[in-house]
Amino acid sequence: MYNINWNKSVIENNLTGKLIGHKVYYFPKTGSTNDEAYQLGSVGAPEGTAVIADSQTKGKGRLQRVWHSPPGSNIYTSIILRPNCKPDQAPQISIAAGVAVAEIINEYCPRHVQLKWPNDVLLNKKKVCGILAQMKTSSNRIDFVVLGIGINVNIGYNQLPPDIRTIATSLAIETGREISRMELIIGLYENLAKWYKQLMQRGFSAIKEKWLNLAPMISQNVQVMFHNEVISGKALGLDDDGSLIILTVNNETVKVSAGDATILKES
Ligand code: BT5
Repeated sequence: MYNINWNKSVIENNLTGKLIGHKVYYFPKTGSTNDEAYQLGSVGAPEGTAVIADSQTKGKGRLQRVWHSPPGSNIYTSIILRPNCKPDQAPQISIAAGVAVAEIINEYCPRHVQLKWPNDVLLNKKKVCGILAQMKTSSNRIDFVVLGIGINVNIGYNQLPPDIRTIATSLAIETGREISRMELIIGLYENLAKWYKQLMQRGFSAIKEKWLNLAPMISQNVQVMFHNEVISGKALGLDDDGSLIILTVNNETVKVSAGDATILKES
């Protein structure tokens, strides 16, 4: 499939003076871009520093899961942010990132993009992007956030591992054409900066509204699994801390902050 080499100077030159991607660390192969960015964050790398890898050998999902990260086709990037907010507001950053990714993917494949709580981006109901945010805190302040984003760009159906073929997809699979990873990542960084500024300067409400518009699970009966615990009920909305608000069958309103959500029956 389409295989362009990353060129970090092209990316940096396009993003000079911008908030995200003004400085890029590129690895042809690494364990996890989140781990690389965490190291860089710990030694003071400034906000907006980005790590990009062509492939990852230990790509991480949430809850110790694996992110399939073969070379030559996809985006694996992690960005260092230093938000001026409390640690309990950090999930808002991941939600904002989901909105930013969905918006840019919509430019390539209009009207087929959805968000699945907390921040999977789906194309034609299959996962095209996963987001993993990690943070370092000290004395109830955020030192930095690492925002890790994996987007399936040009990977073909047969290159997906068989166990995720029914749930995963790529931009190339859905559009039938090859996409420039470089063009996409430049647009992605600009869009992330736009929504991050919106969050920092104007708060969460516009992000939440956009998220709700893109999330088909709202008003539906859902099930959220976290480890061995299952909560089911009607998804009512998104709380300001990024949790999903659920009305259970016992008429209790509960907030779920982590887990895997599925729609039980679309009505
Ligand atoms: C996520 O976890 O969706 C977060 C993935 C974040 C990946 C990026 S890549 C750059 C940065 N560096 C890292 O090391 N990580 C971040 P979760 O919601 O737990 O979903 C993981 C599940 O998604 C797996 O258990 C599979 O079912 C599925 N999966 C794995 N690889 C996939 C892929 N390439 N495309 C779609 N689905 C995948």
